[in-house]
Amino acid sequence: MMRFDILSIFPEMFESFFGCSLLKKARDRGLIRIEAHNIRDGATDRHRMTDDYPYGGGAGMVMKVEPIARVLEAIDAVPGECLRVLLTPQGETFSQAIAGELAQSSRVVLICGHYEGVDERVRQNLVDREISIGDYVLTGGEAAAMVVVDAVARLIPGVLGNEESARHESFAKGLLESPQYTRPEEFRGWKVPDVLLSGHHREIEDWRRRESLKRTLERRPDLLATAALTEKDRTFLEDLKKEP
Ligand code: 6GU
Repeated sequence: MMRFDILSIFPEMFESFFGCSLLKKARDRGLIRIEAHNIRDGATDRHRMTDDYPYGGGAGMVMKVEPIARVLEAIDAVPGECLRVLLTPQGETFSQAIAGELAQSSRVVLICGHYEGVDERVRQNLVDREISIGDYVLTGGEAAAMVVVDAVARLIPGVLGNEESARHESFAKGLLESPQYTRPEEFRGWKVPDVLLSGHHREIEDWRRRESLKRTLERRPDLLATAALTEKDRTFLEDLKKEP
């Protein structure tokens, strides 16, 4: 059982996201546990303030260190027993490789920062790692927490219906997926490629591999540098590059 704890000033945001689909199933089956905690519960002042004006002046508010520290203590998120992650645009960019690393931990604690900023002492003393989900700006780390939990949870054995799907798929193999089709064979004159209806498994496999390579070369040539390629793959790619 892997456990995720999320610290946020908007814990309600997570109810519907984690209450649906595969993640709900995984929770119901006891494969994962997800708890959202309100940072406000760690505030001690009369107004239960979670942010305050920046020392030295300037625009925007800064998230206070104490409420975060107190919630971490209340949930026993102690170093060594869990991985504490601050979600912030300043973190390292999230990737499938990082998802794999987090999936090795039995407990991941995600702290949702807000763009205006978090007191530097949170970074310095209360977290093990800082993660961003990409080069764009969100209003807060909540959507990022959903992305991270989703990507990590699906790597846990049993969470996906089909154990194979996680491995076989695009980023796991380092290539983009080949085109997929389902019924009907023809819709408004738009046909499914004949090879997929042929029943020749070897030919289908070869076609998929070639389509996958073609698509990766067109859309994400950067991925080819690290993908596991056979000699046959390389020859095919070289021929593709020669084409007009
Ligand atoms: Cl983790 N937080 C915010 N506020 N913006 C982001 C982000 C995180 N990752 C990308 N943009």
